[in-house]
Formats: sequence, structure tokens, C-alpha cells
Amino acid sequence: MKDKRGIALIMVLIFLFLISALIMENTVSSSLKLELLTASRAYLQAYSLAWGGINYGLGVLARDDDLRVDWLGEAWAQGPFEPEEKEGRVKIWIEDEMGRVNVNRLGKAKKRERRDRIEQLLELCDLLHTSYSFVPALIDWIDADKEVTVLSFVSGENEGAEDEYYTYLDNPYPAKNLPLEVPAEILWIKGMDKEKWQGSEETPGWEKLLTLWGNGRVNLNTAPFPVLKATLQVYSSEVIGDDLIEEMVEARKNDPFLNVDSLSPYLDKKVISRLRRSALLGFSSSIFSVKAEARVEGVKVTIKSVWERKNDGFRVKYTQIE
Ligand SMILES: [Ca+2]
Ligand SMILES: [Ca+2]
Repeated sequence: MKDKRGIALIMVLIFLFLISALIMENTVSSSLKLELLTASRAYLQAYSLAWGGINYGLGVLARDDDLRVDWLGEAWAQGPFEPEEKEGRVKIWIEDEMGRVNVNRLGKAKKRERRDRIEQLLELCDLLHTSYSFVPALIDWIDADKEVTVLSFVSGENEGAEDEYYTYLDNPYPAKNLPLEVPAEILWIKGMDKEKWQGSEETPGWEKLLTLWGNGRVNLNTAPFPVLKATLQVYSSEVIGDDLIEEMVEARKNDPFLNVDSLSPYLDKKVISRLRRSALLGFSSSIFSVKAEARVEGVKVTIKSVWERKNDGFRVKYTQIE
């Protein structure tokens, strides 16, 4: 008898356990299901809102009616834009990618232009407290050969890096030996690290100063302070002071530079004539970055994209979705 009651009790306990497990599972999975459904619906809405934002940005750029010059007084540069949306919030940033230094041009440039480009990057190293080694390392990262570059005209530590350097790191990888495709790749190159890339309160980061696209001509109307300074310094034997660059940055807010002649109030004749032969500067742009950040019910989707402006529209060069 005792045994039977014992078995019955165990049966009841098992039954109760099964029922509660079923109920538990049901409640948990249905609330989880609901949460997942809401989250994925919000994600999808935020995702499409963000793409809508990118299109909005391209629309603003498409309405730029003066293609001879691109400067910070134009409508596209007045962001961030926040168009009215029913489903959520979206914020759009447009930046001129050609105000930056295109590091991929190092691989394409002929002798004299190449030397100018190297000097431009070395000047930036000075301004951003970065070792000169970053420049030959950048060259080695892109070039097809496996010879370590050393810049003969630079004094002090300036040795590039190929496989033998990267494969001895704690997390080894080979040198790419091809042009860069993704901006964050630059972080893998000898001499660069997260802090230098992002910058600090005192020192600007490389992230905002380099690009991988464009013809390598820096748009002097949109170039950030360090890029403007570094680029002009390449052609000047005198040291170019911060006050002169500040003056130019102030002036271009209202009056864009249209050509090398518009720089004559700031630089002497010798520099101006060197600038005329330079392949490093420009006054307009064909590459722009458009970033859109969308929020729907606490879900955030950010799309970063880079576009080439062509006669017949825009061609995408790069996208990153977060
Ligand atoms: Ca324009
Ligand atoms: Ca190489």
C-alpha cells in the first residue's frame, strides 16, 4: 500500500512538474516571441527609415546647383538634417570626403606627385603626434611587393612594415599588399592605434582626415584645419602658422576659394606658383559621405555610406550598417 501511495505521489509530482514546465514554457516563449516580434518590427522600421535618410541626404546633394565649387556655405553642408517622420526619428549628416587625404593615391602617383603626397602625410604625422613610420608602413601595406620601405629623405625612425612585422604580432595577420577598401583597415597598419585614430581633446584623430576615395585632390574649401595646414605646408619653405590657417578657415565660411588665385592674399608668390603645379589640391568634390541614424522604439540603426557624384546620379562606394 505504502509503495502504491508512494508511486501515486511521484506520478502526481511528475504530472505537476510537466504541467508547470509547459505553462512556464508557454508564458516565457510567448512573451519572448512578442518581444522579438516588436524588436524585429522596430528594427525593420528603423532600417528602412535609415535608408530613407540616406536617400534624403542624396537628394540634398543632388540639389547642389554649383558644381564648380563645393564649400561649407552650401545647403548640403548645413546638417545634421532631421526631416519629419511618422514612424520614428532620423538624423542625417553629409560630409565632403574630398576634404580629406586619399591614402590610396599613394600607390598610383608618379614620382613627383608621390613625393608631395608623402610630405603631406608626414606633415600630418607632425600635427597629430604620430611616428613617421606610419607613412612608409602605409606605402608597404598597399604596394604589391614585400620590401620594407624606408624614406631616405626623412631623418629618424621611419621604417615601413611587411609580413615579417605583422606575422609576429600577438594576433598575427599578413600585410594586405592591395589598396585599402574599408577605412577601419588603417587601424591594422604599423604606427596607427585606436587612440590616434579617434583622437583626443587635444589632438584630432586620423579618422576624420583620411579617405580611401577620390582623385586625391584635397578640396581646400572643406578640408579640416590639419589637412589644410599640412597640404599648404608641402609647398612652403617657410613654416605656415596656425593663425594664417585660422584666417583662411574664417574667410572660406563666406567666400569659397575658387582657384589657386583666390589663395594669393594668404601665401607668397613662390608658394602660389608651386600650388599651380600641384596635383594635391582642388576646390570642388565628387565624393561625399552620407550618414543616417534612425531610431524607432528604442532600436537604433546607423548607416554610413560614401557616394560618388556623377553626371547621371550617385554611385555607392562604401556602406556600413550598425
Ligand atoms: Ca557645389
Ligand atoms: Ca607591400
